Amino acid sequence: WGALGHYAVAYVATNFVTSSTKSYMQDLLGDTTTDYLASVAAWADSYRYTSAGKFSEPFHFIDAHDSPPSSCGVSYSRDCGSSGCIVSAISNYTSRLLTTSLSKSERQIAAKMLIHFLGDIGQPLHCENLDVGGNDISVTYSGSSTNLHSVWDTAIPEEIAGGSTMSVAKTWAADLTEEIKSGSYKSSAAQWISGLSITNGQSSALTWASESNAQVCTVVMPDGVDALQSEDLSGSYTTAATPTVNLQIAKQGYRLAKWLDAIVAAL
Ligand code: DCM
Ligand code: DCM
Ligand code: DCM
Ligand code: ZN
Ligand code: ZN
Repeated sequence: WGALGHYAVAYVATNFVTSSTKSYMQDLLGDTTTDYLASVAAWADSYRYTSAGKFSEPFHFIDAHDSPPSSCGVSYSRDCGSSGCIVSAISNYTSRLLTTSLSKSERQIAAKMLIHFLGDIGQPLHCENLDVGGNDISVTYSGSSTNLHSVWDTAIPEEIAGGSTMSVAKTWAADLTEEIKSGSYKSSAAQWISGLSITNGQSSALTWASESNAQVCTVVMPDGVDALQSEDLSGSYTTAATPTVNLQIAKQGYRLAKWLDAIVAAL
């Protein structure tokens, strides 16, 4: 996701964490405002473009070598490369946040990475190899040339939320929070977090990646790549994608809250 999607995931999580998690994370992150998660949610995307942070570039995705739209699926052994992927990164940084012998600055980095990667793993094209996760699929959005990955990272979320700022994300997250507490997601929320295990981060993250990847076949390119290039994606394509984007942001925000709660409870 672009920054807006990461802020929204973080604000949804902020609305569900326990008071112990809130206190622990505010101290770790050195931020006692209500924006303590959202303010660091996009940090990993600036870090990966620095020379010191280049190693973390593959941690933002897993390249599922499947064949959408006819066949979707993620395999850890096949798809998580030797330099790591989002699934191994979630497992590693979860272990590091649980390791109290690490310095506070190392645990702060681990927290910032987790806040970011639990968001990215919900973006279907971050769990797909085809055309570099859609980066090499040229499309048109509102009359401008762009690529399919960017449409999912940024254009559709900004269209749904009505802007790109942290304030817009907070309002979007409030709507999604209400859907989780008493609306259309109420009956599914318990299932979203079933089997969640911070001691087996790889297993939980692979489940999340598989769900996300399945949307590539059903929603991102149900009629293949060529069909995406025959229309401007700002119209009926965005209308069809909107429930999936809302679901993926809400779900990963809720999972992030429970993930951080489980870590803090285990410390
Ligand atoms: N960030 C942002 N917009 C804000 C606040 C933060 O884009 N209003 C992003 C920029 C960095 C990360 O969050 O990637 C951390 O920001 P900072 O270095 O300002 O703490
Ligand atoms: N590192 C990490 N995960 C590990 C080991 C190290 O993210 N399992 C990070 C911590 C440091 C950097 O890599 O930022 C170098 O660590 P070290 O000096 O411990 O090799
Ligand atoms: N990306 C991805 N899968 C890849 C390569 C990149 O999901 N195999 C993501 C990471 C960024 C976006 O695509 O969100 C653009 O990547 P870059 O800036 O490396 O071109
Ligand atoms: Zn992306
Ligand atoms: Zn990212």
